[in-house]
Amino acid sequence: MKILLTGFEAFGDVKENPTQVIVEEFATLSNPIEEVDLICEVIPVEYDLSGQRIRELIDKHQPDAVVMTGVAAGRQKINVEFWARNNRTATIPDNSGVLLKDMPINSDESIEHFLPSTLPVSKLHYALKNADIPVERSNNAGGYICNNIFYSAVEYLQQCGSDDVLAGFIHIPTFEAIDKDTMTEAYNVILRKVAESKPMQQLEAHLYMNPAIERVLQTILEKLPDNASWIGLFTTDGLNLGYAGELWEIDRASVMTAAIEALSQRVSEEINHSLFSSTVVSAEKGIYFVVELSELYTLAINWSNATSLGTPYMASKAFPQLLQPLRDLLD
Ligand code: PCA
Repeated sequence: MKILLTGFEAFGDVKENPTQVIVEEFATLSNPIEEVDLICEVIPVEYDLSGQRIRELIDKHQPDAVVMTGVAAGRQKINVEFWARNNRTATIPDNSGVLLKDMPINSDESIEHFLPSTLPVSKLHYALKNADIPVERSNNAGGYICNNIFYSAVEYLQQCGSDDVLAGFIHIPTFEAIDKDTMTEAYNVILRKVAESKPMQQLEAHLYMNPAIERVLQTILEKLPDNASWIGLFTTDGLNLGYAGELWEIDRASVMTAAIEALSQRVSEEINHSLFSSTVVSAEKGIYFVVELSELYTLAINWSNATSLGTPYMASKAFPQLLQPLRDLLD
């Protein structure tokens, strides 16, 4: 597998960019990651030039994955960025003196404002967490050069029809927040995880705006008993990744939108459709019907009359139907 790894030059108050330090160090190693042809590049901190450089590098190297990194000095943890935005807005100029406020990267209004990372973002998050490296998910890559290169790369790969090339962005803090050795280990973890990922299995990002997923969710919602109050997607350790609907009140449109969002952002190839298992969980605010989609993800549905004894029965009747569309999709 060929991975293009990028960092950035110094800019503004950042006199030494830790991403440049690490990327240059990786460049001196021969075969730092097993079975990976690693191409290391440091990118100028300029709006137009950064977009141009990443497109040129993709064309030249034809990588299987593009892992872009930059520093976010104000953050204390590694931030796995989930989305790029079509926006340029910053308080400081780029290294060529260009200062922008609320400008698009691509001024075509019909295009997507948000583009998802196509890296296995949830896996990266968990891999770093399991390695005891401070990490969090982020939905905001900022409006400066990092977001700019991230959006440019994902958009360019889409335009080229290279859906099987993974691309995404990771912000790192300074070496004061995470020391250099730990940060180097973090890069190792990230690169190994990316290398393990087979492009065609990267459902995660492609679920976004995926008509098949929309159909599945539509079916699920049609089959939901009328009084389902909300649907949510959780990690198995209880982290709420996305939900829709309010207790006692259901708004199907928002359920739909949020469920798509939750699924599109979080459900990855880790869903193992042969391993669905479900259970009824009694909790403070009702009784939830909970389905384990995989080791990492749990889908929960709460019924508005959840406290009534009929609920578990109703849920158990409904669930095989609800799951079938998901299974069909994944088969
Ligand atoms: N961080 C900046 C640009 C270059 C970098 O390393 C950013 O977060 O946009």
